[in-house]
Amino acid sequence: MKCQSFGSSSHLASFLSSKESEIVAGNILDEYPTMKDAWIGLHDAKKTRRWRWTDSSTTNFRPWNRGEPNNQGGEEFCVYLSASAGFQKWNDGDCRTEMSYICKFSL
Ligand SMILES: [Ca+2]
Repeated sequence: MKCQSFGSSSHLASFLSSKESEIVAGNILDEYPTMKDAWIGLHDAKKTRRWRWTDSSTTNFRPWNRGEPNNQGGEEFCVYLSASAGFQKWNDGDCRTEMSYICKFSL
C-alpha cells in the first residue's frame, strides 16, 4: 500500500470523530482546492459489508453521504471522502478506481 512507503506506522487515514473530519476537510479545501474525491482507510476487505479501518482503529464514526454505502454494481469495498460533500461525507467505491488518497502517520 502506498501510504506505508512513509513508514510502517503510516496507513490510509482513519477518521475517528467529526472534529478530526472537519480539520482534515478544512486543510484539503485550503491547501488542495482542486482535489477530487480521495480514498481513506475504511474498507470491507472480506466483502461482508462490515467496515474496518486499515490502522485497526475501532470507532463507529461513520458520516456516510446520503444513500451510501450503496455497493453500486456489487463492487464497492473501499471508502472515499466525497469532494462534492466538502470532504466530510463518505461514499463506498470500487477499490480499483484511481484517485487521490490520504495517509495518516505520527511525527
Ligand atoms: Ca457508493
